[in-house]
Amino acid sequence: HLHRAEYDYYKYHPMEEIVSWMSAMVNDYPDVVTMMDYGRTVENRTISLLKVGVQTPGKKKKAVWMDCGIHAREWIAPAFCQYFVSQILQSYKSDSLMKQMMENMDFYVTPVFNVDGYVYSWKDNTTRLWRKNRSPGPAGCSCYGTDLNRNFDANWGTIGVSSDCCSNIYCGSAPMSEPETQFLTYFVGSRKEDFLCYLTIHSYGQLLLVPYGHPNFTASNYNELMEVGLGAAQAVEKVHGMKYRVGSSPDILYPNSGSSRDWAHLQGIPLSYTFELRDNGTFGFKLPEDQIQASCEEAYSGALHIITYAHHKTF
Ligand code: PAY
Ligand code: ZN
Repeated sequence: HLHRAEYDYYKYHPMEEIVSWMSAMVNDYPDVVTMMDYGRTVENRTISLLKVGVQTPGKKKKAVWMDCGIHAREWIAPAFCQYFVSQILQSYKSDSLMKQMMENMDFYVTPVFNVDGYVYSWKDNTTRLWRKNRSPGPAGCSCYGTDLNRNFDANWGTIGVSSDCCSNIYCGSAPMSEPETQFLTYFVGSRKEDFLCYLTIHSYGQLLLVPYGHPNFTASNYNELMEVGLGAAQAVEKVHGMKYRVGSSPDILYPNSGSSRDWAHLQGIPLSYTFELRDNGTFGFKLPEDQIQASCEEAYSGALHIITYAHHKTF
């Protein structure tokens, strides 16, 4: 089978290769990595995650959530999730803080959440910029796809959405109308007390977004979210000098509703963030492969800042 040393983290990979990579990680690190299938897509593909953590029998652990690829065309996001897993696995043996974090917390990482959309975006040049999932539209509409980042049960359907099923920001027929959204809601919702952070990875724009997407709501821990977020942006900048802006979507991007980040924060997960990785629009979703490494290195540093803060606060 495929071994970690043979995997090229600095290329984009089609879905089958990412699935083999997941199995390879389980094979290579059987004591710390398990793979869980937690859902099925509209087209009946499996949604899988890697749970990474040191097994500590009898001890109740906390957890960190990371998902990549809610939007199909944002290929740098799945690349980042894979890089993230490889880095924490490489460092925990020698880095005592990472070792402690892996003893106290499990990392639940979904490399590709919108599996159908991702597969479709790999089909050919005409589908490369697909964003949504692949559910057939409601009766009378011939378009496909719901925007999964508008479909969560968080002020659903109120702002920054469309009810036109042909729109890229179609929010679906109801909150959680999509199986993908339902599975994430069940999986995270049933363990919500465990999760210290919820990190959802998108591109592009070089932003770190805090709840909420709706301008009428402010997170109760907004100051903490901003302070930690600004620290993360500093950590990002230190790596390759890249600037990330930090703020709520209405303040620095555009208002919206039904995002997974807002839903997670409403569940009581305090440190919920959306990463918008490189770039600022020069290449946009088609970020060249020669920028994968630098994008991942800097975002890793930013994500670790948040995770380390969460760990330090609790343990
Ligand atoms: O507040 O979480 C939010 C919104 C985040 C993203 C969204 O769902 O609209 C922002 C966009 C994304 O990554 O999907 C940004 C990209 C560039 C887009 O498609 O507009
Ligand atoms: Zn996105």
